[in-house]
Amino acid sequence: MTSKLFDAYKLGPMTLKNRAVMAPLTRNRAVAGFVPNPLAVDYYGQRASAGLLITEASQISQQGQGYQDTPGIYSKEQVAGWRKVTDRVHERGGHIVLQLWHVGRISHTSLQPNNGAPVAPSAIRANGKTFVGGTFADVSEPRALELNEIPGVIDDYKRATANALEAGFDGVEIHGANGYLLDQFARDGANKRTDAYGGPIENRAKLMLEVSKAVSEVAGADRTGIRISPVTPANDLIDSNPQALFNYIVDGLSDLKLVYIHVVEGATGGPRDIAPFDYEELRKRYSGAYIANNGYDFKLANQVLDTNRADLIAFGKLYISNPDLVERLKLGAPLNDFDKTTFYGGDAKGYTDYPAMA
Ligand code: 8OZ
Repeated sequence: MTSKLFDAYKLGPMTLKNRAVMAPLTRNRAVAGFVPNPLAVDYYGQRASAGLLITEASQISQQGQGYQDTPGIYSKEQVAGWRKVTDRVHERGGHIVLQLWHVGRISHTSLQPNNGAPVAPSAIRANGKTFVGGTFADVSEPRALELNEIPGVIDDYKRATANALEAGFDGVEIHGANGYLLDQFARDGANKRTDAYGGPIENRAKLMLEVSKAVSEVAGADRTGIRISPVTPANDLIDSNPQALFNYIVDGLSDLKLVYIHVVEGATGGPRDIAPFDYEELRKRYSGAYIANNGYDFKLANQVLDTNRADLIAFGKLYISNPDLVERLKLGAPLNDFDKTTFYGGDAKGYTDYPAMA
């Protein structure tokens, strides 16, 4: 079947084989030291026919971790583990970027340095759970980051970016979505600060834009993307005026010449029409590529590509169960169903054992 999805696309210095992107997917299978599981080499390698792979969210520091067994990108051992992943994907002609993650208040003291409180823009606990110690637990009460701690967080992003390049990644994606640290600063449901990082939109957007600038100075703007989710209620976050906020943020990202914005349209993993929001306005304002995500199937992907509302389409759950998603869509072949019980944690089952077509 012909479709724009199968056309090559030039993304910064990379020529992607097609416009299908594997969305970042948390799988909670890291081994000791938060090193990627050796199985991740097969897992990502099996999916290398996507135009672009985005890794699961990977914490930039111990402070940035919020769930058990997620991989990091702050130690030598983690870099060595990731190197095996990027080598395999590159051997198979794929491209892969690492998603840089700081969870902010969505964490638990048991994961934090010295069992301290998670950090946040303000000391407001999210009404939500995280997965720790083999079970779901309420997130811990956070403490507000001091103004003089913010440069240290930005430094953590820079070091993590340098590590990602050392691990052989083609670039990085900043996780600015889903109610984690940068989104907590941006949206006013979690940010009640009265300093330069709180109050008006320009102040709340400041950390996301400063991190974007710092990361792009290390990786190059043409190898730096960002994920945003303007209206998702994920992780108990809301904003009083998301359109104005994200119009402003996207203007700033456009000025920084980041290579793409990756937009979760609607409620992450849920309904696309949860709240009114004009995504085409973001597309219009943005100078770089637009990756559309959330609930896309082949039909919706084609509609959006044909009407030029996106450059690339990110598929999440479909990529969990279909390593050869692109080949299957090309042939109109049936797709494997996914098994939710093996999304988070575990072994090869539901991870590397989904079959490709014969
Ligand atoms: C599912 C479970 C835990 C974390 C996100 C990184 O929503 C995540 C995540 C997803 O962005």
